[in-house]
Amino acid sequence: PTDVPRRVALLGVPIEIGAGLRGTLMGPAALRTAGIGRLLEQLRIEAEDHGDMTRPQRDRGNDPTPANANFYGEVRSWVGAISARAYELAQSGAVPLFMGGDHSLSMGSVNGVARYWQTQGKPLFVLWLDAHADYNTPTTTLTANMHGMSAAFLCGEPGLDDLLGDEPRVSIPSGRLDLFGIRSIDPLEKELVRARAIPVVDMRAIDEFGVGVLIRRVIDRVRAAGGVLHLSFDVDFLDPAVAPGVGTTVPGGATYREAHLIMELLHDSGLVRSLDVVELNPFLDERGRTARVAVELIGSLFGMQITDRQTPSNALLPGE
Ligand code: 5AB
Ligand code: MN
Ligand code: MN
Ligand code: MN
Repeated sequence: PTDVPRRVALLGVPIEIGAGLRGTLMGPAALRTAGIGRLLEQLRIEAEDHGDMTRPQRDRGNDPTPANANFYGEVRSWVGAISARAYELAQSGAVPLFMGGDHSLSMGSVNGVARYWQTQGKPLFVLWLDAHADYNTPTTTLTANMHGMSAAFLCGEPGLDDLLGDEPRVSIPSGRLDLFGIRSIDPLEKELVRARAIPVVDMRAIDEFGVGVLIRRVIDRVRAAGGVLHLSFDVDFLDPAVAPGVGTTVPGGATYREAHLIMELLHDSGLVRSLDVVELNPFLDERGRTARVAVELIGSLFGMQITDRQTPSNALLPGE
């Protein structure tokens, strides 16, 4: 589709304190080493690298911090700054690609792009590819790690109310978030996801129906609403055999080809206008494998094809 910008704005967000294990701060460097910029250029997409954000100073360090939210002050400084950058980059007309960093960064990136699309009168949908639901709040969490709270925060759940500082908060209506690929959810988190009626595709659904059918259903919903899509890609969505370089591996994840098919279908949809690639932990990786896989998947998202397809809708079988 011709209306997707052919310009990608890469921004490194080396945050790691949202996760329980250190090391995701090396994520942006590993994605660059694995050739993210070169691959995009090969696909004739202009890849402008905005470098890495620097760790923000804690601004209001004396504020009371909520219980059960580890490193709240630091995460808060990051998230406000990320949201402001996300707004700016979306406004520049490029497709912002946030290279994490742990998944708490999405509280800023998604908020910022959502704020931009609000000015354009377009509903923003969020596709959350993840082994986890990330739908905890300080009340439901078992770990207090904030990377497990990002989806809930974005849907307006209370408990981290001051997290964006001066940045206006946008909340994503629960029907515009799709949790896709989950296979690990905490007991109270599960109740909350059910209470809010968040659309969930768990691994069992993927086994039963296949990613092709299930992703098309997401795409059709976005298209029918005249919306655009933000992809939040947590690399632990992938099976640990494919992607060992993450701190929170869960067995039974997506295969290499399932993940590529998702990216190929998303490419053909022409709806993805921003994305996060998060939770890559190069300290735990095996010879760069996970970073390379993540970059290959981004290639498919931006149009890398096995054979050229004439029908971008991809709805037809070969020869039909
Ligand atoms: B990730 C857990 N539910 O809240 C929690 O990797 C895991 O961004 C969260 O999806 C995993 O700590 C967060 C046990
Ligand atoms: Mn995860
Ligand atoms: Mn996650
Ligand atoms: Mn993780």
